[in-house]
Amino acid sequence: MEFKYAFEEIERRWQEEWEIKRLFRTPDHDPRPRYYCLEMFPYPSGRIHMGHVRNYTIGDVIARYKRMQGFNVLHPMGWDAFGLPAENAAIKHGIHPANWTYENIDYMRRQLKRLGLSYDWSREIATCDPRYYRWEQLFFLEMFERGLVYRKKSKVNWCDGCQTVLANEQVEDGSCWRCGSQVVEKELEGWFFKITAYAEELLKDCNKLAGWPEKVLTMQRNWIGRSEGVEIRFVIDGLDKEVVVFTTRPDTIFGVTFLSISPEHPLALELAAGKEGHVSAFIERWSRMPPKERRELKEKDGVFTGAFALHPLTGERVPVYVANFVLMEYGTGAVMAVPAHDQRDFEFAGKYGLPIKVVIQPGSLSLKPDLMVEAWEGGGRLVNSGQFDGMESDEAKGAIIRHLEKRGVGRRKVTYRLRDWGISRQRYWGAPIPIVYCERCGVVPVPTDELPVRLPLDAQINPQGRSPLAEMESFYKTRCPRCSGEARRETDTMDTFVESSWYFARYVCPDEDKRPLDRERVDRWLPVDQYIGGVEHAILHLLYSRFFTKALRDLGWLSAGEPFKNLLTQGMVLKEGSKMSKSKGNVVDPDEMIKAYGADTVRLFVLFAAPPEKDLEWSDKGIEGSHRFLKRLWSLVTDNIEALRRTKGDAAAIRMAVADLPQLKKIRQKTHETIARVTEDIERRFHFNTAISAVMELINDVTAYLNRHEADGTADEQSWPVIKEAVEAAIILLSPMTPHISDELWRMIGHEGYVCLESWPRVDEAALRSETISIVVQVNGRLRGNIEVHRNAGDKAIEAAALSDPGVMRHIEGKDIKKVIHVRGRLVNFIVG
Ligand code: OV8
Ligand code: ZN
Repeated sequence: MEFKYAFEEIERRWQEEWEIKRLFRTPDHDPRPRYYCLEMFPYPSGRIHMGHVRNYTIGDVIARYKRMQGFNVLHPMGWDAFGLPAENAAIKHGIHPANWTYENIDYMRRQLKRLGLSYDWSREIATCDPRYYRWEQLFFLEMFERGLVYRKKSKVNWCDGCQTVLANEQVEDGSCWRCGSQVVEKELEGWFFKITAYAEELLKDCNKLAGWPEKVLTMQRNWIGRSEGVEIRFVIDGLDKEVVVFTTRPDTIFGVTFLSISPEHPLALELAAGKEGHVSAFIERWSRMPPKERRELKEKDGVFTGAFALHPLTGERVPVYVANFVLMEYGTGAVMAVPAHDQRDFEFAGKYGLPIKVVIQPGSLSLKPDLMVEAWEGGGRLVNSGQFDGMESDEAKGAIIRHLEKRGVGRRKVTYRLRDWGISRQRYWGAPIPIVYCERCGVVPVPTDELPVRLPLDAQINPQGRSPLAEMESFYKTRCPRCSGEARRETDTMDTFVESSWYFARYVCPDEDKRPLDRERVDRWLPVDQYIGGVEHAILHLLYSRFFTKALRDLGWLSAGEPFKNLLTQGMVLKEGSKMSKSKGNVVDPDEMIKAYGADTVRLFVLFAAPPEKDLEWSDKGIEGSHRFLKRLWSLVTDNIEALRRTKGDAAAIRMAVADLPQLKKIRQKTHETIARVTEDIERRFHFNTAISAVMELINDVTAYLNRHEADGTADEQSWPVIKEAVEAAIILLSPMTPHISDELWRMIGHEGYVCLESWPRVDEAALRSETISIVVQVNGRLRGNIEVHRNAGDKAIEAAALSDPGVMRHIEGKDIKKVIHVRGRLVNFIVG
């Protein structure tokens, strides 16, 4: 009988059957241990790309593997459905964002199903559904009540392309992370989540995330940017004013020779005594600079205010400068300048001829201000520092802080680089912020029993990109919930990163319609055991989700302190070394590949081509190779289908066969080595590529055995139990990666169930042990041969075998053996003279 590998038909049939039989539904009540496997949910942008295929295949292998390991696996999928692309498409193609989004979801769901991903589709969520975002509005209000949400005017990053505000995290090199337009600064009133209230815990808990890549933790720690230091008050000479500076280097305080304040500092103009013209001209010039230029200052620039501050410890008068490199957002907007020990201050002092005073001596050399070409920013011993002379920097830091505090001129202070999360977006396609503005009552939260504040679907999309909500009377005109007077709804919507900050919890109980989360179920499933996604979310999404989890915990909605126990960040899928993109014309379409080779081949290729955390180079040869391998596996089974079907692979038959035939023993050893290797490769680092190579080797060995023995007629009945064990192991081990062909072959050789529900195979340790061991043979300590001996051979037998090795013989001939050094099981060394 001829069997063709008809992947298209096979894959469709199995996908239907899995769905009908509801194989991947996750019961809430189940005695098995739980495992929550989650991949970052996609934006429904239109079609899936190879990055998705890779992400979701990796997740699927883990989910299927854990199921076979005996876990009750939760593996859900949904849609990150709000956001700009829907609006942009609406403007471009005149289609409503809702229709565009739901059409894309339908299309992409079909694509994902065609990949054979084992999701529990009954838990699917779309974040643009009011049944989802109403709970987000509830969280917003509860956080508002707790002071975790507040409103303020602030300078925002404004993207003209997208006509909206961007969070700091969404600005990349001064450009919009999404559309690439130059970001400008704008003053706007908006809503903020007080993520800084959790700065300390977010930082501290990084240490608990042992299952996260170190590089992601480093990025998070740097983003939070904790620094410990002190705020010091400098009184302005002759004025009833003071400038507060923040420094992390109090040990250098005696080296202060001037102060630098930001052009935005509230005192900048006030301090200007007789120099108002210069100072205001400088500030003018500075404020006209685009923010991008300000961040990448080429030249440190400043202007003397004419004012002097009094050094809090020495009483010395030091000049106050307005300097372009001091930012108001960090610290206090003022710094004590120590040119000898801070490079920026050093450069500034050089430019304006300000004095340099060395107060730290690094030990090995003696710094002299006149000879310095750069600042010494390291530690050392204090000099010119009064009572602190001779102390080490680290010790001096604490001592000087205590001294400043005692004198009432300083305060120990921890600062963070992290800013609060601005979430207001002047956009239509997002979750409405549940707030009403009343002339009489001011800012009034929408009562929770009036939620959701629905996003009206009859909005006219504005071609300029401005939010239509602000012009839609039927939406914004309302009554004040407090005084019933006329009021106006908030017309901004929330940043879409709000939706992705808690979706992993909603999957656990998507059916809840009276409350956002069912604490019992959420506590049973969270934290997610394995989260998988792109490294581009290393800071923003992952930090927001961690913050939300902690905030929801404090609101009493769940117990977990962290959302994701283990994190796997996958690399990019590249073509000819660069990112696939329409503009470069190097996009490989997953649908086309599935059509040409089948989903199993595509899955196998993306798993085989690189370990998950590395970039993956697309290769037409590679996918051909993966396909050929599956065809080889297919032929191996179908060519021998009669023998495989009739063979009962019982343990006794296997034992008998391997006892009689050493070549079969080798096959059996290979089978169990393969099981061990695949298990370890998946378990330890998710290195599917090496796992697949191991199975390929096994298939090669079996094929070679059959070819050899069929040719000489010795592939008899006795071999089949061992061959069948090998073939079955290959099918089972491959099944998380290539599920369709595996279920098909499994059925074909006579099994009734589903291989995807089989137990993961166990290693027979006895089969691993080899009968022979190899021994290194040396003459006078130099390697002269390698021998194979039986593992139970005695010392004398081993030495005799060693002496008869031709390479060894040549070096011993005609000489006396003075001594034999024998390291059991490893080495024999003949000392000759
Ligand atoms: C290529 N909805 C958000 C999102 O990123 C996730 C949310 C949790 C904030 C693809 C591209 C092209 C991953 C991505 C993510 C997932 C969903 C890789 C993307 C990079 N890439 N690699 N190769 N050949 N949605 O639809 O954009 O990081 O993990 O799948 O991606 S998304
Ligand atoms: Zn009112």
